[in-house]
Amino acid sequence: MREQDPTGNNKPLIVFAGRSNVGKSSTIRVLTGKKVRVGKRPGSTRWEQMIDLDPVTIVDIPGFGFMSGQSKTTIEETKNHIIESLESWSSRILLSVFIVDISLFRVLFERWSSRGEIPVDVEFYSFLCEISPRVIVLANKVDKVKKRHIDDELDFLKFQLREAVSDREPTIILSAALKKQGMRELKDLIDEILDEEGLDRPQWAFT
Ligand SMILES: Nc1nc2c(ncn2[C@@H]2O[C@H](COP(=O)(O)OP(=O)(O)OP(=O)(O)O)[C@@H](O)[C@H]2O)c(=O)[nH]1
Ligand SMILES: [Mg+2]
Repeated sequence: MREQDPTGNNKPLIVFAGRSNVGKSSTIRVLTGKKVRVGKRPGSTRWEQMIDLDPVTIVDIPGFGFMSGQSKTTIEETKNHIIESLESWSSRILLSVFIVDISLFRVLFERWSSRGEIPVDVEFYSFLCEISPRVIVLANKVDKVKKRHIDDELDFLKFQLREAVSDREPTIILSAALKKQGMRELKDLIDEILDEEGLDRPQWAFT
């Protein structure tokens, strides 16, 4: 059964997903100029928001993982809701933009691994690769990483994504949405994909 789309259309979807607070809404805001909610605290996007751009619809997905002020049950329900929604839309998904906080990726990865658990970022990346024909990884908040560490952090991320999904070479863009860094590269890559699909380019907030 197809999830009800509040925009009432059936356009291809570009999904923005990732843990809470990584900068999903900030990135969408820079790209589209639409005032999606950006928050200081994790969990500021509670429900997906559909942004109708023509010829595609952008979906801002609530972050999974820690949500400030929310109970474990709510967090679990949100995660299940996200997975169910993505599965129900999967035939419409053109592309997923998976955002990670590159300044935190390694620390969180090591924390989860040391507990014998699959790091949630990696688990979610694998899931997106299953349901989405293309995944672009945005390594955001690079402004929070010391310059001399950026290459190492990027290599670590690339290595772990390759380990998780060995049949896909990860496409990674370094970014700092807050400073509009990496946004042109992301937009150009999305435009290229739309061209390939024979779709028009949407009206982005910058050229
Ligand atoms: N330093 C830095 N901060 C950023 C960057 N991008 C976003 N932020 C900040 O990170 C916080 C969270 O940003 P959001 O865009 O709301 O993050 P989100 O992923 O949509 O969060 P949820 O909706 O809670 O899942 C805000 O305070 C942003 O200003 C960045 O590139 N660098
Ligand atoms: Mg958000």
